[in-house]
Amino acid sequence: MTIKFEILVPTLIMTFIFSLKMYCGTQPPFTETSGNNFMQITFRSKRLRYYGFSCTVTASGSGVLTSSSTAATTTTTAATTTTTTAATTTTTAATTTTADTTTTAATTTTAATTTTTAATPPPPSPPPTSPPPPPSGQCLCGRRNPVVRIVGGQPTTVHEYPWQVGLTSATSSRPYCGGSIISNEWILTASHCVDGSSASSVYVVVGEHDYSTGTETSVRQKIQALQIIMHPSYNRNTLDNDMALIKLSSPLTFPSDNKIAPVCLPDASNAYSNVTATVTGWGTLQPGGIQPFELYEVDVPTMSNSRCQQFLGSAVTSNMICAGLDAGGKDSCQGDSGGPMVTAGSTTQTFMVVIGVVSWGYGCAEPNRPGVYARVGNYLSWISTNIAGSQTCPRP
Ligand code: 4AZ
Repeated sequence: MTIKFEILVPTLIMTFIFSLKMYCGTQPPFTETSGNNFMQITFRSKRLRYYGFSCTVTASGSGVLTSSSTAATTTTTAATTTTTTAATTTTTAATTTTADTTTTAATTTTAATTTTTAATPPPPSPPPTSPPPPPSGQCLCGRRNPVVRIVGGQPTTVHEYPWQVGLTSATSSRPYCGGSIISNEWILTASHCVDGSSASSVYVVVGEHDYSTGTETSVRQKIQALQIIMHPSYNRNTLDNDMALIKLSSPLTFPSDNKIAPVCLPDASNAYSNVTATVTGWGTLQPGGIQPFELYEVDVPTMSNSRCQQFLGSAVTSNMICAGLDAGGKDSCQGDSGGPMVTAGSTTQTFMVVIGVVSWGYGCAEPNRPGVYARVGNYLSWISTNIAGSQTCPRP
């Protein structure tokens, strides 16, 4: 059996390990041969801040293969997997749950079976109603500014989600991750967005909508980070506890027009299963696809962790919460990481609480592959201890 590797969209950091060999960067296609009908390939891509990689693996051989010299082709784009079944050969690819993307493709002559579970998503909640104005000189959390992808979503209106921030470098206006304002000095984001970064190299953009223009908002600010606190139990291999706090080098002032405002924290006792949640971000509209200039939103139903584990297995820990349609089509994607998943905070729905931080997934918007979010409700005391002394805003 011969395996041919073809790198279609190599990114800045990519490593192939094959037969104890390393394959790095942009190189022409190459082949590897095994003496039997089994070959396992593991490839890793540092996906943080980059779009990952696209790799085509073509298996060919003789003997067990009857009709074609090409038995199966697996194309993997960053965290996306495609499973192809040929007459006598099955190629499977599965992406692990690490901060880096690790994909294992095994080619054998055994057929594979895929089991899917059907379920009905909850009915969507109506959007929060128009919020009351805050008492003069005070601030309130979680008030979405009403209007009369992220995959499968739509652009937001300007300042609709006033807690949304983007993380950028000093020299770029393009957000590589998202985050949420939770007090006048602190941003909630994902640990994997800041892992390995010094605070001085991270910039937080608030009041942003379309990062290609400076004309649609007058309140945009780009603020250097002063301190990064990654959760002490963050595991970069499993993405357990994928939660971090960024302290701003200059505190925010929350304007009375609510164009910059914190999101509310969730209730500790609420699992937020089977609610309609909204995810926002400047992430790609397809895996490996283009990143929009405008902030996007998408509504996805949450589910219980046991149901999510039926789809994604034990990689889903109690510190995570999953959301997505069984049929796929709506999801967060690359670049949305660290950003908020919010839901209505009460039945009166005049404020929103951040129940998840965009963390990981098997690709984006694939059927039976919900997106996985760090479960904010599990970190309320860690958050309040660390942000103590800053200005928080009460619920309306
Ligand atoms: C990412 O690579 C990523 N579908 C974020 C979210 C999801 C997948 C990938 C969830 O940043």
